[in-house]
Parts: sequence; structure tokens; C-alpha cells
Amino acid sequence: MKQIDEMVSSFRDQELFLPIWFENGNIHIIDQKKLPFAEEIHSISEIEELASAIKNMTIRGSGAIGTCGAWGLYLAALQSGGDRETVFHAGTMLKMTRPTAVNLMKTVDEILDAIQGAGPDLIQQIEMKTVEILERQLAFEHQLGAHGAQLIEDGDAVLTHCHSGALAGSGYGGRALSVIRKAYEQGKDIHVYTCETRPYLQGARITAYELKKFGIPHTLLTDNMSGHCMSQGMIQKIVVGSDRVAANGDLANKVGTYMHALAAKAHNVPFYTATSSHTIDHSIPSGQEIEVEFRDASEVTSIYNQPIAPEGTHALYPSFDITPNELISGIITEKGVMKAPYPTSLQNVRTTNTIRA
Ligand code: RUB
Repeated sequence: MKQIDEMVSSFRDQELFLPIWFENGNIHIIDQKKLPFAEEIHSISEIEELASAIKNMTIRGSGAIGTCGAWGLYLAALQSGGDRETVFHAGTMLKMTRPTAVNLMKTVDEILDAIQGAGPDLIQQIEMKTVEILERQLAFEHQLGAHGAQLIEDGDAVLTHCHSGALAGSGYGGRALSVIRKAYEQGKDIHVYTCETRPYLQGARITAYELKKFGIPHTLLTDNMSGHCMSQGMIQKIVVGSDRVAANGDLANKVGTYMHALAAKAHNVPFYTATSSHTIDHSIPSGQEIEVEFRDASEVTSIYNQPIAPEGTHALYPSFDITPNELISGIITEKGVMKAPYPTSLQNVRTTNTIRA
């Protein structure tokens, strides 16, 4: 417990905006469904509760749900007194929660691989691995932020979609907002256009909330305004996160991303994704093999339980879309900015951890 306690207290000293942490024997998460109107904290004592919080998007964002994999297995290990079967069962349950984002699956498998030979020290081994994964992820945010900030020029307006920020990662700025935050901290005069991101409104509710918290000037757009703004020369760069990147550089991100990338190509606006080497899935040759999660269409026919369409209207909610590599100007990672041809450049950031079925 000491290692975990020390890590959480060091994260607190760094004034991170943590999406998830461990305290008094329980996992704690900020309820992202309630933001920006309330900063409500849930205490989680059962692995089933964590799985359902991921499924119903109380906690979300590929980096944050990746860390849920580590925290969840640690909780399962502690509660079962280090029972291996319980830990493996928890891993299977967590991996089934969200099919598109790869970090959760990879994190679970990384820990399960690490404990293959563990004996009575199983809890301690999971604790060590959890600390390693969380500290690594935070370091990545700073590193990829620094690489990406070099692409942002003084005076740029940067468009982002969905929420790829502190609460979607380890608390500094996640991926896209780490790039934006670093550029801002370097003293660059930048402005951010955040798209609202229907239907769950991550951009309006959470990205705008974090930008305000960090003091970064921003303007909210509805998703259908980006093409017009680009045509008027109002946007110089696009930076989004990624839930999964295929070996050829195609990426899955929140639905709507593809549409911004197409408009960006038409208007010569560079389109970047900020991600980590762990979000690149080398087992998938192209984006066509990425499973796109479909969510409950009632989220489209209503907002905050208020119907916005005639009763019985048929709606569709693919939660992600695939942006093909030819629309991507660069893939920002903790090891640098990867450029086309991606099948070659992404090999330079290949990690050993993979996903098992
Ligand atoms: C989140 C989403 C974010 C990505 C990328 O989807 O699409 O844009 O997670 O951000 P959801 P990051 O809200 O459905 O989880 O790479 O920082 O995770």
C-alpha cells in the first residue's frame, strides 16, 4: 500500500486533475457525467461497480480507462487476498466493457503477463506494476505534450474534438490537451476551438471545463461548424486524441473526427492526433479491422433525458469513426511525431505489450 499511497500523494503535489485514484482501500473516480455542473466523487469498492462505471461512461477517455485496468486488478487482488483466479476474472470483465479503445485491454494484459510467476507476493507485484503504469502514463503526457507543442505556432487557433484531456488521461492534459497546454505554458498566444461532440457532449462539458480551469482561451463550436471555420481561415491546426491507431496509421476516435479531417484536407489545415505508443495496435493492419462501439440510440433522441425528436424516431449512435491515414499530417507520441509512411514510422514506437482475446 505504501508505494500506491506515495504515488497518489506525489500526484497530488503536482496538482494533477486526477480522474481516478485509490484511497482508504477504495477506488475513487470523478463522475464525468455530472461535469461541468458538479465535481461529484464516487467511491468504488467492487470490481463490478468499476466495470459498470466504464460502460456507462462515468469514467471515460482511452487513457483514463487504461488506468482503470491497473486500479481494477489491484482492487481485485486486495479484496481477494491475492487470489489469482479472481484477478484474472476481473481482467476479463474489464476488457469487455468498451470494445474500441485499446489501452484498457493492453493494460490488463500487461499486468496479467507480469504476474504469471507470482506466488504469495501477487498483491505486491500488482501494486508495483500499477505504480509503474501510472507513472509511465503521466510521463508520456509531458513527453508527447512537449513534442506536439513544437507543431503549434504563436498565434495559432487549434481545433479539438471530444475530450482528450486531463480526466481522459493521468491528470496533466491527457493527449490532445497536453499538446495544447504545453504550447500555452511556453507562452504561445493560442486559441482553442472545442467542438461540442454530440451526443454525449464531451467537448462542451469536459474539454471546455478543463480549458477554463487551465486558463486557456477557447470558443465552443457545434460539430457542424468546423468546415465553415476552416474555410474562413479561422483554424490553423487540428489536434485530437485516438482510442486506437492501426499499424497503417488509420485511427479510431470519437465520431465526428473523420468529418473534421476531411474538411481539414480540403482547406490545407494540418490534422494531428496526439496519442501514446500504447494506443497503437500493431496487430490490426488497418482501421477497417477496428471494432466501432455502438451505444444506446436514446442518447441521440434526447439530451439530459429531454426528448429532442418525435417519439419513436429511429436513431443511430456509432460512438467512434475511422480516420484514414492519408488525412493525418502526423501522429504525436511520447517518442516524437511520426510521419507517413506510417507502416514504417510506427514501427519505431512499437511496444512489446499486445492484447490477448
Ligand atoms: C473518448 C474519445 C476521445 C478519445 C481520445 O471517447 O473519443 O477523443 O478517448 O482521447 P469516449 P485520448 O468519451 O466514448 O470514451 O486519446 O486522450 O483518450
